[in-house]
Amino acid sequence: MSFPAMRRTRHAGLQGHRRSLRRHHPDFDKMATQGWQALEAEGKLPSNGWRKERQWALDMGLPGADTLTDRDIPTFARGELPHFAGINTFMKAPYVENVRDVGKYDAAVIGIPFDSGTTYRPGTRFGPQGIRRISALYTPYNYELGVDLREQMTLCDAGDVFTIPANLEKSFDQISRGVAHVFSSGALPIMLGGDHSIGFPCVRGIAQCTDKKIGIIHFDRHIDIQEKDLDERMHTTPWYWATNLPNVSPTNLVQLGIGGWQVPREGVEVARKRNTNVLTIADIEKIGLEKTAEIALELAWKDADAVYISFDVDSIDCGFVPGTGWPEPGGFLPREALKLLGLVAAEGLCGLEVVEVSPPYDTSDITALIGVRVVVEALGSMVAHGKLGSHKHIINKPVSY
Ligand SMILES: [Mn+2]
Repeated sequence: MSFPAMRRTRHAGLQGHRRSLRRHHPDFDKMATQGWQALEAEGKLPSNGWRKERQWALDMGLPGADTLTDRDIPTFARGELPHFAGINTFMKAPYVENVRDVGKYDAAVIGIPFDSGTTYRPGTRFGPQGIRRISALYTPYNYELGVDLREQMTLCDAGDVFTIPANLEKSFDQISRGVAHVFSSGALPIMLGGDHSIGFPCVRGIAQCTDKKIGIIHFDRHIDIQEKDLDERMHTTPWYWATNLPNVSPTNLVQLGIGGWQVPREGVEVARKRNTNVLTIADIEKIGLEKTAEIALELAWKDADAVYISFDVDSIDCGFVPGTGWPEPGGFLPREALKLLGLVAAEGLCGLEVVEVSPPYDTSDITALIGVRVVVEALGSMVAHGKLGSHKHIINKPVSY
């Protein structure tokens, strides 16, 4: 074969391949793809909130230098832009200095910098700061959901609860008081932990403001329901105490992702005796994420009036969450956990916590990043399904301090 002939042959092959690409693939209907539908959905979103924020940034931060063509850029960074600048509240949401104003918002982020319940690695007292810092790289818009949180809801950052590092019980009382205050105001409380011991005082804070019943959906590798650990109510114990509350039944506790070699038998015994609902990663893999969500919702909401979500970042395989207190391989992939979370949040929540982000052990902020995603996925799902604010009807015993 001569060289020119070989060239002709290869050329002919390429031509044929190109021609086949021009035909529609029988399985490809562009209009039916999420990719296309998301492009269309964005066009229907308002942008009034964005325009307002940019004007506010100019008013607060002085108009920019004369050499800038974009006249929306202020001299001092205010609001979302640029993502590398500014004082980082969660997603740069307004900081509510006076917590009595928290009820003016649909949802409020509460930092709970507390790691005295840790039984292995500490560091989650820096969780709220780590999550807030990396939250700055997000926009409030989500492509697939077609939601823009800035346009469709109001969010504030209420700052941190003043915890007492040397004392679990005093810290629990502070946490319950803070959460009860925010919940009573009507704003949805979103807690950034902190180790998982905060699960009990967070749920207690909500449960004391209502005589309605609360279910819990719990993402974790660990069962976290033994009575005590190291003689105290450590981060291995929150659901023992939460399901002792009169309006929080263990039969409405759904525990997703539990398994591996770090599940204490004391906890397993309690879960068995109290008849909680445990689904392992293998169970979830077998039945699929959609079915799992249906089952979790059915169990958590059975004869209950509201549902609380507790998301331990260690429910995700430790390769994705190095910055956590008790890393364990074999958990969810991030995309599985986030999808499942979105599905179970779609019915509405009375509170959300994300726990066990430990920045001193984190790498490139990736664990803190998961923490941010947990919050925005849950909010995005509630907004998309019109369920944000659905918790308000259960507030019939509001606290006032
Ligand atoms: Mn855990």
